[in-house]
This record gives sequence, structure tokens and C-alpha cells, in this order.
Amino acid sequence: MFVDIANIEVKAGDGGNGAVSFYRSPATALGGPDGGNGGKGGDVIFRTDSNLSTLYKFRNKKKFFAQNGGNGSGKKCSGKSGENLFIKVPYGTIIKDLDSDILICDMNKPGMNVVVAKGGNGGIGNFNLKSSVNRAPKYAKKGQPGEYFNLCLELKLLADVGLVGMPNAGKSTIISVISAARPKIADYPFTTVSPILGVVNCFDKSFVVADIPGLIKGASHGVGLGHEFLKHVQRCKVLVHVVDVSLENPIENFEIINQELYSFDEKFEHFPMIVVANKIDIACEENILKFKNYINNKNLNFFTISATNGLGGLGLLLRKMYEFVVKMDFKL
Ligand SMILES: Nc1nc2c(ncn2[C@@H]2O[C@H](COP(=O)(O)OP(=O)(O)OP(=O)(O)O)[C@@H](O)[C@H]2O)c(=O)[nH]1
Ligand SMILES: [Mg+2]
Repeated sequence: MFVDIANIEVKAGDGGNGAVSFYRSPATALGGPDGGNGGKGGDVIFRTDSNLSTLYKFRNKKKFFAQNGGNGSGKKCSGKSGENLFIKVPYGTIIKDLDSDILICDMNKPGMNVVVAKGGNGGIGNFNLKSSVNRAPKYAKKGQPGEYFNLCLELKLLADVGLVGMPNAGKSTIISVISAARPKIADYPFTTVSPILGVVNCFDKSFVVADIPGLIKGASHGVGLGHEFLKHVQRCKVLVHVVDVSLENPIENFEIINQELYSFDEKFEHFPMIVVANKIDIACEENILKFKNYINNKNLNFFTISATNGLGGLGLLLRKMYEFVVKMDFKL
């Protein structure tokens, strides 16, 4: 199941208390203070894990508490530090403080480790509190509490290329041809119900393509499935808009999806886009030509393909995706 949002509680460990103790032995009845410091509480650390692709594991487990530090003890013994707690999240997870809605971090790089809640420092024992004024303090300091947060985790996929379009346009067929991803493909709308990622190897580079569930009119306002997933294309470098040209009205369908993209996020109005006219094997020439002219007038890159039988410019399309990814990487 694809889960891309989760609320959780995290608490770092409390610091252990410092000890109040005095050295005693058969030979020394009144030794000096020897209470050790408390140990530091464990931190809560978020870590990206490339094997994860959803926030599913947070559906049932919501509380994550790191270990407390141990209390100090006599003979100047410090308490044990609490163990850090590592929470693995998929690459692309955004962590926000739920109460203030402030962004804490964006786990947008592989291999990231971020301390989100710091463990409390241990309290100082009476051995370390002695001074010229008080050589035998009968008190020690308490450990500090660990930080506590209510967090909202939100996954926004970090694919390079996003495949968007109406249901049944052939998006999943395309990703299955250009990558090793094997999504379900079928001749009915909404076959894909959650984003699928595929890695494309092209020339010297590999890049990630996301197949997003089909969008329909009203998607930006929650109609159909797609709108929940529109956020996953916000961080793509280029969109590949797949249009079924075997249908009567490709221009209208193309504009419906564009409107949905724009009303979801106005930045899509100026977003790099490649237009793909798919299913040319069963489309009529006139329809293809009309659509081609329309797209050319918009100065967008345009490719005609048949994802199922290899007709047309699939190789050229791949090359164009590659060019966009390289160009955008260069700009970043
Ligand atoms: N004739 C023909 N059929 C195609 C072509 N590309 C895809 N199809 C068929 O169109 C149907 C839909 O393809 P999908 O790849 O599942 O479409 P989708 O865009 O992923 O659909 P959703 O997941 O519902 O959004 C399947 O039956 C495919 O076999 C093509 O180039 N020519
Ligand atoms: Mg699909």
C-alpha cells in the first residue's frame, strides 16, 4: 500500500541524573564527593533508506522514543549514554513540526542523517560540582529532558521525470518499455493506483521516472485518484505529458490535464514539458497531424510513438528526457 503522509511522535532520551555520593572506605570515614555525572539521552535521528518507497511502516507505529541516559553513581561513575534511535524514511520525505508547521528538514539526498530531536544532557554529579566555596556539595544536577516533537512526515517523490496524462493513455506501458519497472497495464482507466518508479539507463546517466496515476478533469480538487499524487510531480525536472491520439479529442484532453496541473500548482504553467502522442499505431493520420501542429505552435517538444509496438520516436523521446535531466542538473 502506498502511504505518503504520516503523523508521529518522537522523543529523545532524557539525560540521566548526576549522583550525590561521598567516598567511603574502612580507612576513610569522611571522603570527598565522588558522585558521577548522568549519561546523555539518545538522539532521534532520521536517515534516508533507498530501499523504502512509502511511509507505510508509520501506519501502525506512531511513537518513537530514544533511550534515556543512565544516572551517575558513586566512585565518579558516569551514567551510560542512551542509545540513539534511527528512523529510516524514504528518500524525498519532508519532516515538519506538526504544531508550528515549520519545516524541520527535507530528506532529499541519499545517505542523509539528520538529528531531529536532541537527547538531554546528563546532570552533573557532586564530584564535578565541588568548588573552593563548597568542597563537599550535597547536591547534584538533574538530567535535562530530551526534545519532544509531534511530526508530520510527507513523502514527495524525487523522480527526475514525471509521466502524466489521462487514464489509459499508456503511461505505464511507456515506463515498462524504458525501465525495469513492471506496473500493471490494462485496457481500463485507473489501472495504476499509486506512483511507480523506474530507473532509466541512458548514455552515461541513470535517472528516475515516475508513472503517476491517471488525472481527470477536477483532479486538482480531488476528483479521481490523481490529485493525491500531483505533489509527487512537483519535484520532477521535466514532465512527460502522454496523450492518447487514437481518441477523437487529443487537444482537448491535453488542455484538461494542463488546467489541472496549473490549478494544483501555478508553477506548472512554466514547467518543462515534453508532449508524447501515444498509440499512433491505431490513430488516424489527420488526428496526429492536427495535434502535432497544435503542440508545435506552443513550442513544446513533441514525439509520436507507439509504446506497444515500437513505432515512432521512443529512442528520441528517451534522448530528450536525458537532455532535460542533464540540463536541469546543471542548473541546480
Ligand atoms: N494500440 C496501442 N495500445 C497501447 C499503446 N500504449 C498502451 N496501449 C494500451 O493502452 C492500455 C492502457 O495502457 P496503460 O499503460 O495501462 O495506461 P495508463 O496511462 O498507465 O493508464 P492508468 O494507469 O489507468 O492511468 C493498455 O491496454 C495498453 O496495452 C500503444 O501505443 N498502442
Ligand atoms: Mg497506469
